[in-house]
Amino acid sequence: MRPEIVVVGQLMPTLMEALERDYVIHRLDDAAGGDALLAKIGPRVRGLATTGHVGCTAALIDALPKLEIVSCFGVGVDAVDVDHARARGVIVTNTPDVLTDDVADLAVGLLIAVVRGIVAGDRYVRDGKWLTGRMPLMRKVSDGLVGIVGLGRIGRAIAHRVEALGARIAYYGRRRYGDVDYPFYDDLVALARDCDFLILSAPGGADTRHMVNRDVIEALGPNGALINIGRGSLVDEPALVEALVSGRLGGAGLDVFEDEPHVPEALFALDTVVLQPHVASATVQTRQAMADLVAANLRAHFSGERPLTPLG
Ligand code: 8YV
Repeated sequence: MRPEIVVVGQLMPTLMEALERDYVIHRLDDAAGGDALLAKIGPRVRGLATTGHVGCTAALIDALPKLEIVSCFGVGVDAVDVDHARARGVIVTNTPDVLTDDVADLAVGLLIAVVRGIVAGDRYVRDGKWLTGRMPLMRKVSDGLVGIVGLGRIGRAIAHRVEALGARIAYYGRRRYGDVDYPFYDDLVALARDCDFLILSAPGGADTRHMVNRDVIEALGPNGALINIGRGSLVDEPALVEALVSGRLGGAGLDVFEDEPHVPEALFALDTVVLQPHVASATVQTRQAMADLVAANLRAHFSGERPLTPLG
């Protein structure tokens, strides 16, 4: 008999097709666990597939007493109540590695776009302003100091790319790594003060919420730029918007926001800001690889094997 699983949120059609071949699927609209359907099917469900955005609450886990595995589409699992899953003995898997290159590419793309004014330059041409004069000079990327917040897989991939640009690197994170030579800061304000550009590649969640606060933003300053491809929750967004609008922060490249898909409209008018709709991993190849990994983790588990990418 095919195991019964719950699917929360919108998964890619190719992933749904793969799951439909192997499981009896029950679709839930949200991860809150209040759905009437749950009372009926809850006791039979052994697996759950969700997205990093929608996640899975403690209430939903509790509504599924036979739940064995949560397979999350995305590397960030801040929307999954991982502690509760662990306490219940439920395995949580995510999709690391397969998205690392794409996310790092977008981080560096945003860095250069913001600091060199690429999007502003495009608008300058399209608006016919070039006919009336030159665009203001921008700042140099490749002799800057790039601060990386979170030197995990993605942070390291960003660092490799930044090294290729010729810029210097320093990092802040939970710990110093013995296998890299980049200067380590245990004080984020100090790193923001010393660096020219700050790239956020840390995970979301309660531990990192608003780690980029007003002090960090002020320390980065009017010539500095903030790039965020991690989570919107890392940044005190109202403080960021205020600093960008007033020019106390030079610029920002943002792929993630506190209340997606809602983006503070005050940013729309700013040429110093480049905005993206949370697309760092959004290439055909990577999204398919993520989908394959979500399915492979479930398949391994239900074949009695260890999933490929369980959380540690
Ligand atoms: C996904 C992401 O867009 O992997 C992550 O943590 O933020 C993105 O790759 C998202 O998780 C999909 O729900």
